[in-house]
Amino acid sequence: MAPRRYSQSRPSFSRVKRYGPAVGGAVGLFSVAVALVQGVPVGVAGRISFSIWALALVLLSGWGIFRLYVTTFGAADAARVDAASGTESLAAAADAPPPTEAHAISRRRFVIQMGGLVATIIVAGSGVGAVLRAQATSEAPGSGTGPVAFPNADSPVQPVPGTRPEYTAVADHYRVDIDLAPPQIDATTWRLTVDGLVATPLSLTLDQIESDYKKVNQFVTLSCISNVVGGPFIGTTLWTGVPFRDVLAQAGPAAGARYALIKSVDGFDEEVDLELVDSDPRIILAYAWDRQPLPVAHGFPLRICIPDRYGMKQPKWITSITLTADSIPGYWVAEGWDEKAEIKTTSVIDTVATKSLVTRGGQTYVPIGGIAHAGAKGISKVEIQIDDNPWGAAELRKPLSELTWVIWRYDWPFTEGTHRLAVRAYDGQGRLEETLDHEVFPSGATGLYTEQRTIEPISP
Ligand SMILES: Nc1nc2c(c(=O)[nH]1)N[C@H]1C(S)=C(S)[C@@H](COP(=O)(O)O)O[C@H]1N2
Ligand SMILES: [Mo]
Repeated sequence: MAPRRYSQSRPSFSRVKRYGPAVGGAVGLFSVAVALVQGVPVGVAGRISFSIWALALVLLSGWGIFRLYVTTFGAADAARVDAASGTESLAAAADAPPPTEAHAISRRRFVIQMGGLVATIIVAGSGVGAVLRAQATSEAPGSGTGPVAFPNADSPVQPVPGTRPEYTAVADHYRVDIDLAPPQIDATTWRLTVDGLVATPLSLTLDQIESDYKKVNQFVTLSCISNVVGGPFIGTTLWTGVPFRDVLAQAGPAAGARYALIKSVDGFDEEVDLELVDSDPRIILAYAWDRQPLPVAHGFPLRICIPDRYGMKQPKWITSITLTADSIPGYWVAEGWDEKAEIKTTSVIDTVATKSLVTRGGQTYVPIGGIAHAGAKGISKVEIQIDDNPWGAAELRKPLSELTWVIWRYDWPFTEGTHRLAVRAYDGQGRLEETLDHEVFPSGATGLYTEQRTIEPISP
C-alpha cells in the first residue's frame, strides 16, 4: 500500500491542464504549418475557409490528445486503484497488469497512439489543403502556364447551373473574319511598323514588344456588333499586352496627328482616335490570350484591344500603324457600320434551372441566371420580370473585371404554368438598356430579352 507513490506518478488532471493545451496547440500549429507549406488558397473566401479549417484542426488535435491521454492513463489509473485496493469488481481490473507495468504499457501505448493521431492530422490537414486549393484554381485561366486565380473567386453570388461559363475557353471563343482562312504569320520575320506623323518611325519585333514595355493583363469581354441580343458572338478571356499609348509615345506623334490607322495582313483596317488612346491605358496591343500566344485564328501575333468598342474596331493580325491628320474610315465603317461602334448595354437569360431548385425558409425557388454586358461602362443593376408583375432585382456576381460581362442570378419563387420571363440591365451610370428592338446594323442590336417558359408541377 503506497497510495502516495501512485498519486505522484499518476497523470493527474492538473498536469493535463498544464501541458495539454501546449501539446495540443503545438500539434495543431504543426498541422497548419504543413498546410501552409503546401500553399494558402487565394482570395478572401479561400483564406476564410482556410482559417476555419485550420482552427478546426487545432481544436480537433487538442481534443484528440486530451481524450487519448485521459483514456490511456485514466484506464491504467483505474486498474491500479483496483489492484491496490484488492477489489475485482471491474472487468478492466481483472486482467490489469500490476501497477508499474501498467504504467509503462500505457506510456508506450500513448506514444504509439499519439503518433497515429499526428499522422491522421497531417493527412487530414493536407487533404483539406488540397481541396481548398483545387476549389481556388479549378477554373483558373492559363492552364498551360500555371494556375492563376480569378479575381472574383470570393464573390458570394454563384452562377446558376446552366449559365454560360464566366470565362470562355479560347477554343470556344467566337470568331468573325472577313476571310475564310486566317492568315498564317511567321513571327520571326514579322514586324510592327509605326509610321506616318511621328518623330521616330518604329519597326518592332514581337520580342521587343513583349519585353520593352509595361505588361498589362486584363479580363475583357469581346463582342461582335453583329451579335443579336442573346447571340453567340461574345466571349471573355484574359488579354495580355502593352499600353498602345506607350508604344506611340516612343514613336513621338507629330503635332498634327489625330488618328492611328491600323492595318492587318488580311486587308482589314480600322482607325482609332489618338485622344482616346492617350486617355486609356487599357487600350493595349495584345499578344496573348489566356496567357498563351494568340491563336492564329484570333490574331497571332498581335491584335488591339479597345475597351467599350465592338470587335469591328479592333484589328487582328496587325502589321502597321500609321498616324494621320485625317480620318480614314475603316473596313466596316466604309460599309456603313457605326463609326464609333460603342458597346450597347444588353442582358440575356441563359438558364431557367428547373432541375436545380433552391429551398430557403420553406419556399422553393427556380433559379434564373444569365449575363449583362455594357462594355467598359459596367453594370449597376439587373432586373427580372415575370409576366406583368413588377420588376425584381437580380443578384449580381462580382465581375472578372470592369471590362467584362456580369453574371447575375434571380431566385424565382415560381408558380406552375406558362410564364413570360424578361431581363433588363442598367449600366454603371444607372442608365437603363435600350429595351426597344434594333437590328444589328448599323450600331449593334438592342431589345428586351424575353423567354416563354412552362414550369411543370414539381413534386416535393
Ligand atoms: N484583321 C482582322 N481583324 C478583325 C477582323 C477581321 O476580319 N480581320 N474581324 C473583326 C471583328 S468584326 C470582330 S467581331 C473581331 C473578332 O475577333 P475574334 O475572331 O478573335 O473573336 O475581330 C475583329 N478584327
Ligand atoms: Mo464583329
